[in-house]
Amino acid sequence: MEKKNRLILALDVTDREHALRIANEVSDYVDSIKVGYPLVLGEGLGIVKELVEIAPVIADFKVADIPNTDRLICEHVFNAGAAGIITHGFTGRDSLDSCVKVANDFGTDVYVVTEMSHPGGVEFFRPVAEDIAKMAVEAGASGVVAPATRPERVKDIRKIIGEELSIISPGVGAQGGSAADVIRAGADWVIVGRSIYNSDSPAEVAKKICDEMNC
Ligand code: O7E
Repeated sequence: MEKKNRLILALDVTDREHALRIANEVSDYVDSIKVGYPLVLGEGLGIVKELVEIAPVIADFKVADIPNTDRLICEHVFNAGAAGIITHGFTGRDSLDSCVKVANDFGTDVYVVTEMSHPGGVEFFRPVAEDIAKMAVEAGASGVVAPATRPERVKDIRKIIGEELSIISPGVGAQGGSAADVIRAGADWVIVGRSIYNSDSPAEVAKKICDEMNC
């Protein structure tokens, strides 16, 4: 993903018109649009084909299955035009390898969740987040997902992954995290949803977040 604005839009609206309107309004300020279950279950995978005309799409299906099922999911998503996919890591190295292999065949990216941003994200993830980050490096993933709500954890995870992998970081705005703080802690991109798509002026909010990050 080209680093221009450091902002990824989390497009968790559930209908096509709304999704396309928001995506078009903020397209100057985002490097990518993250699409997940809410929108794809609402409108089908075809929405990805429409959104890639506006900005590169990261498919957030937090893939977490056996290697063969993961492969099938990744193939569908990349055939629809997504430039990247988000996977879990707790399913183990063979499952992650399967996703990375498909991504390499398509020339696309895999981002692995390390520790989640919500309060419950510490319950099970905290003890394994570093190991998952190490595995992401060893498996040749493009990057990891780490919480903007805990910039100190982003710092910890950056130390583990080094400079080659990217950190994409959700939890800014509605979940209480600060874009500037998490970029300072070592994130490459912030992922922002509700603060932008629930706003009366999505483009203004997106621009303000970019300005906060000095991009
Ligand atoms: O809180 P919002 O509305 O700004 O949206 C945040 C988005 O990031 C939303 O799509 C949510 O599903 C996602 N997310 C988290 O909020 N926390 C996490 O730990 C992980 C994700 C996520 O998307 O993982 C992959 C990037």
